[in-house]
Amino acid sequence: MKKDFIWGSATSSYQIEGAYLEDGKGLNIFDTFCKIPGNIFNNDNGETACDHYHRFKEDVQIMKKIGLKAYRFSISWARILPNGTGQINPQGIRFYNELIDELIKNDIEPFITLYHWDMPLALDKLGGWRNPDIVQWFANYAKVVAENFSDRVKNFFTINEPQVIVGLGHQAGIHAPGLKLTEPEILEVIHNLLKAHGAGVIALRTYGKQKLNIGFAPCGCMNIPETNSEEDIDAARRSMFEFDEPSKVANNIAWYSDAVLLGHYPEREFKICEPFMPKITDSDMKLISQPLDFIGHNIYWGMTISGKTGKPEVVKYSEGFRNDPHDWPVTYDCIYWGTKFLYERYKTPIIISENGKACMDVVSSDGFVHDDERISYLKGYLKGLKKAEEEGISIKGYFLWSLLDNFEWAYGYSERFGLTYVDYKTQKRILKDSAYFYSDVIKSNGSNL
Ligand code: GCO
Repeated sequence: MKKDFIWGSATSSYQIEGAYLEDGKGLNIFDTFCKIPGNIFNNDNGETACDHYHRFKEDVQIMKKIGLKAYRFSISWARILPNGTGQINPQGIRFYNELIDELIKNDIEPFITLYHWDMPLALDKLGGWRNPDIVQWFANYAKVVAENFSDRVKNFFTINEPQVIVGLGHQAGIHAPGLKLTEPEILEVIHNLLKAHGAGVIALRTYGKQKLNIGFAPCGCMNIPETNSEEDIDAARRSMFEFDEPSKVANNIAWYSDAVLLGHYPEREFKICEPFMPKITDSDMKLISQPLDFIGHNIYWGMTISGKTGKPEVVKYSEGFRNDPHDWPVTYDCIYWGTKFLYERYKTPIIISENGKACMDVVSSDGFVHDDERISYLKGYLKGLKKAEEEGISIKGYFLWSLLDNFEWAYGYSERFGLTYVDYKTQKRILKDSAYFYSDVIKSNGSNL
């Protein structure tokens, strides 16, 4: 891999911090969503999570031991702005300052995500992403972040997985705020969210204390052609970006990324959604498509696609195909094909902002966690990353999800994605075998893959 390749790992505020009522933090939508019985597996919540708020120094030492070059974390909006706007909470600013300083002291480059799903409750009460004022609220939040942290932090993601915010949060009702909106409402939520992203980029650049690298972190299936025939490759490419019914817009990649990176919604799909669209203007699209330094992508799996019939068809996995406990298939070639299709279309450097696997991790009788399955997964996926990079696709970095086992949203603590095992009763951390494997990958800069 190139000499300056960024090997990192990622987490998010609600999933690890805990301290949900400490030091002046305001409530967010997951704090309240988790209180409603039945919303989350086992009625779990993130009130304590990995207690990272109090243990961040120990966690930075774990990063150092693994040899991470970078760490991607998100800021809890309500921790620094308890009401979403207005009064700043100095204790919240202090926490992130201490975390950033600790990272830098240990030679780990901080990457900040502004929004990883924990909307301040006060703003949700005013409509959250449904209220067009979110554009201003988000810009103001980005300004506060830039003013306080950008002297030391250069790298920013605005919004994590807009597809999941909209799809699971506003269409299926599985994540906070738990809504099941109609098509016109969904299209408006997306338009507001994309405008907020653009206004956030402008605020970061305006108030940034140095030249910043800014991107966002969308997600979606990274589809794989069944064979290397032109028709299968073309079908896989189309299946990644196209959709045929308005109800599919929430999870689509191109709807968001074309708007952000190409300055317009995809033409073919726009016709499908047009009857339900809010009023949009040229100046909206200009706001949305602020120039970015990179495009992040969270990559977990892809479907295999055949083009034999002239249109993309999903090839069924054979019986006995390996899934992870999350029920996601293990598809080694998805990083290779996905980044190739993304780079062809957007011609913007890519950072893999998340990739990883939930496994049935247990502490063995010898006291270690032998997660061979995760190692085998990583070997396969990282080989695809290396191949893509060697073929000239501009990939700047890779963030493994996740540094720690943590609160996995609707699945509660039943899914373990970490390089580090967390015993939630004692908060004891144990590095899994995969952490040592990843450490060797970083040390050899990928040449051991
Ligand atoms: C996501 C989120 C993470 C998840 C991870 C595993 O991609 O859903 O960004 O918060 O924990 O992806 O599902």
